Amino acid sequence: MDETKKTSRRAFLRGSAAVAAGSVAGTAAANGPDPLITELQDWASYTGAGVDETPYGLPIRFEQHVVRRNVEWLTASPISSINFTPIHALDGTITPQGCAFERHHSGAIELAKEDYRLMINGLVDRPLVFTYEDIERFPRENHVYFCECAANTGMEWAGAQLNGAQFTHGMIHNMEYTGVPLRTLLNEAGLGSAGELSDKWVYVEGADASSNGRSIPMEKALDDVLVAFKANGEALRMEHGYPVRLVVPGWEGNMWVKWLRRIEVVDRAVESREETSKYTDVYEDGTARKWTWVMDAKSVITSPSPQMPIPHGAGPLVISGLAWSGHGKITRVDVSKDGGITWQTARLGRQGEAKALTRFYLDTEWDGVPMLLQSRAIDETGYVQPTKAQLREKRGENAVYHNNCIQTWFVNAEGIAENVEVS
Ligand SMILES: Nc1nc2c(c(=O)[nH]1)N[C@H]1C(S)=C(S)[C@@H](COP(=O)(O)O)O[C@H]1N2
Ligand SMILES: [Mo]
Repeated sequence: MDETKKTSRRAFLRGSAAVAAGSVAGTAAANGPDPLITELQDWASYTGAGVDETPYGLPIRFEQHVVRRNVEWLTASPISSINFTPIHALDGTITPQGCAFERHHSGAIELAKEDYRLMINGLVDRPLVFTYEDIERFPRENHVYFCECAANTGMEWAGAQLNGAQFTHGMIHNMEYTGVPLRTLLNEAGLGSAGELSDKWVYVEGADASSNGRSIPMEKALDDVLVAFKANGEALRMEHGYPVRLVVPGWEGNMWVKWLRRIEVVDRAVESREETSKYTDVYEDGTARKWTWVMDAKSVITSPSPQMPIPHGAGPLVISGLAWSGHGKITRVDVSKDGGITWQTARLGRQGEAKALTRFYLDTEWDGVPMLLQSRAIDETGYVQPTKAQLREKRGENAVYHNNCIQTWFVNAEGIAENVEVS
């Protein structure tokens, strides 16, 4: 036996010993000669696709299942509907535009840059109309923010319902936006004649048939709101409001007006449909909870989860998920394997911006015993993500929006996960 063979045999033995001890090293090598390594493969016997085969690249066909999906029975028509980001299959924090959830009240519209106009009117010194080119001439900024529909997890109030993180928590996306601060455009129109600003509002609306109008307090409008025209470096997709949308960091998705056409400075909230009959919650006594703008701290384990079973049995297991807070940064995420009795602190991925998604990991050993997996986010204000029971105690059973309760996945001995309720 020559020297190289001896070393490779020693390496092989080390590999199998490691497998027995529960390490992941050498899983494939331990099974003997592997034709994928020893045989000449197809893909090495011919030349591959030339450049320009797909001028705008798409995911390889093996990843075709990683797409937005809707739940048909939720809405009467896809024109006024929602689909869900495949958060179970993504990692890191940035959502590719092509699989970022869509929510339309009257369908996505095709609006060309040449036809785009943005009006600022109302209590301003000089009403203005901007073209798309005008907006590109103001100093711009880049920020990563999550956008979460207030209805995210809304179907889970009464009990565990949808079987997958994509469906329970997928009304969210997280992108890097390029845009002009709304403050800059308001100052261009002049706020001098508006007088005292603390009690003023801006009413923002879209160019689509629904117009999706919302009132935003002036304090927020002058803070971190962006008039955005790029996401993840490229033009917004039609479904996300091309050519210009509003980005309202940390606040409910409904306020992120797409195809933004008008900003009116007003001295009182407009009380539009989207902030009265919709996006409010009725308590048991008939009173309504309204102006619930901020998305409170929330988290979910994306893997393992119902669409992401554990494929490998006992041994090293990466538990991974997402956490976010409309109040700022995520400071800690805890993970429980026993339905909230004991908790372990997860490792946070690269800390991004406030009001953006944070990735967390628990690098653990699975003993093959069933688990009740939960995650619990804590943000920089000290707020702790509540249990479903705590949330119901405050809001009752009628609620639809702003369900940020702790989610539970039951993982059986085969590694199959299921949506269950532990409240
Ligand atoms: N003009 C307009 N803006 C809109 C909507 C709409 O239907 N029309 N839907 C709102 C809702 S309810 C949400 S949750 C977000 C969703 O943004 P997205 O489709 O880019 O995910 O857009 C908001 N902005
Ligand atoms: Mo929404």
